[in-house]
Amino acid sequence: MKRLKSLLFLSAALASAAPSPPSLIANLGARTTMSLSGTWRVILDPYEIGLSSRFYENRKPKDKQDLVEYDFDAAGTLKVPGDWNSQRESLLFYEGPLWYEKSFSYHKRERTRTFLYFGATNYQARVYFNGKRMGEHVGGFTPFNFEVTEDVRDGGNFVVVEVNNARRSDGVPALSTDWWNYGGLTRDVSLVEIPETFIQNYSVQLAKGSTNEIAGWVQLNGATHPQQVTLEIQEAKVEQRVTTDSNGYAEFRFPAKLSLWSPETPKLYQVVLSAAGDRLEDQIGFRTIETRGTKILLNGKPIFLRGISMHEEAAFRGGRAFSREDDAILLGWARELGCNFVRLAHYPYNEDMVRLADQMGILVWEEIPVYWDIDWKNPATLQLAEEQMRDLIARDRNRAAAIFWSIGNETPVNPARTEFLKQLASYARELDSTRLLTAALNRTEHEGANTRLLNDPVAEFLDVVGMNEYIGWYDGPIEATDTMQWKFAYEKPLIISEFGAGAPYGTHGTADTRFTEEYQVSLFHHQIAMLRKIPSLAGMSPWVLMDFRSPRRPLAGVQDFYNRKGLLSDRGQRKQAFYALQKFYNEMAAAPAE
Ligand code: GCB
Repeated sequence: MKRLKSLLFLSAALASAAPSPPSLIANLGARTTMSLSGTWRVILDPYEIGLSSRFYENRKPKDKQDLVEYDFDAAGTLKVPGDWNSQRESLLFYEGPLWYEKSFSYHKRERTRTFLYFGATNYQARVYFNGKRMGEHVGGFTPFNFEVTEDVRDGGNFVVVEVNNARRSDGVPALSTDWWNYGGLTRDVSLVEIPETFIQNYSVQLAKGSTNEIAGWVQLNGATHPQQVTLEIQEAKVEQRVTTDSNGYAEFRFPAKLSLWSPETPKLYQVVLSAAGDRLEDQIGFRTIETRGTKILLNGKPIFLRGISMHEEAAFRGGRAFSREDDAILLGWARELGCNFVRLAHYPYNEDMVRLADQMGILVWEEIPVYWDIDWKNPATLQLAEEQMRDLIARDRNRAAAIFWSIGNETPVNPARTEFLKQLASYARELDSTRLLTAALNRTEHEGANTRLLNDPVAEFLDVVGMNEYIGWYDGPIEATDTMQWKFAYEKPLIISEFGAGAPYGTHGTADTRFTEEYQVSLFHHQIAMLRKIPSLAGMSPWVLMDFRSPRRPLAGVQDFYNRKGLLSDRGQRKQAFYALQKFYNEMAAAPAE
């Protein structure tokens, strides 16, 4: 933990001149919040005049002489949460700055601290509160907050946020992705009211390697001297007291008799933490996750991960998914497919998605957008990746469903990248030693026509090797699957984190005709037959649950800017391959892994 603190300190010291947000408030759902979601005024700013014109002052002309060349009140509106691309046709491809403004009235409370919390803003956000600059946040998928206790007024207030989704070569992700670059205030915005000393974050889970001992820590914010913290799990007859140090930090470890969380019985306990006048509840499941040789063990028993990869895109409505209803549709489909596992590719999803997975008993792979090629040699880029990992872990560390942190997807093999991922992996382990680390690798060596060797040096830093392969789509004909031999340089569990084929729903033809449902289903049959023969196979998450928008997919009449590898269309129509995978998963579920 000491090293962790110094790492946090170091990354704070390295941060750019703009104040970056203070540590995240965990478990927002347990807090008193005032939602700022709804209608916001917006001004499009393609030539980036907003800063020099001081949009953040939200000013009106003082008199008829006064020149003010913007007016939020007369501008258009957008809904928050929500990306701008799917709300206005003219913004579908827009990449650049857009300014948001929201006025609201507030009743200030004594002995209460107030924070402004953003679920996510893509990509860079500059935040102003009543005209004052609060700071900025970079990264499109992780939450952040600013304290506004000193700035919030009793009565009228306003927030202005400049959101810029321009892609950057030093960003995470960088310039090229196979998904839509949805910009805006894509998740909820709220004001959070919190006692002066509050529980900032905590880890409550089974001690590593144990099924009858809980171990963890709690971190208070605002504590100036030792405080008593109480942890209660009534149903398990747990009531423990610990005392923090003068930094508000305490660790605990004690025996407990618990029913374990699993996909079959996703048991969640009500956990209550209280300290210094603060009290919060969480619903926490307890399970172990580890590897032995090439097996993944959940609660000590081998498990085969029947998964599907997804994007956080809303069915039917389109655009970035953000609501419980959106999440329930997507995870409901995964459940219907027979999945016990989802890969939340390629970036952190909204918190409710993971909480819903906890309730439904669906194991989760969480990933940060270290995708394809990024600026491997740039320390600021590494820092950005680390910040995203830090905030993802800070948000989801108490979710039993979350078993994997993925440090990247399809990255090229070269020394700078391997060093980058090595550092990222060790940073993630430092933050959370209880989860399994993985990444979706895809660079293999060809040994003759039909033997592939995966010996990517990054696999050394991982617990579980993810591999994306596209035999039958990008890589040879479907029949190549029949003779393909796979070799792996590492004795670790393998997850085939992607394979797939594009087919618009309702397009038919022969099994060797691209972009037909027949081709897609044939590929699934052949892939499944090939993969079953790999002894270290511990799971799979084919590409992909639902068709999703991508600017890289222009083929008119077929793709129309959608990646069509979904098992369902974006309108929820099930393709033939959906039923093929469902059948396989039902068989696998009936024959438990050994
Ligand atoms: C991949 C990527 C994924 C793409 C997919 C495709 O390997 O990881 O993001 O969408 O292939 O459809 O090409």
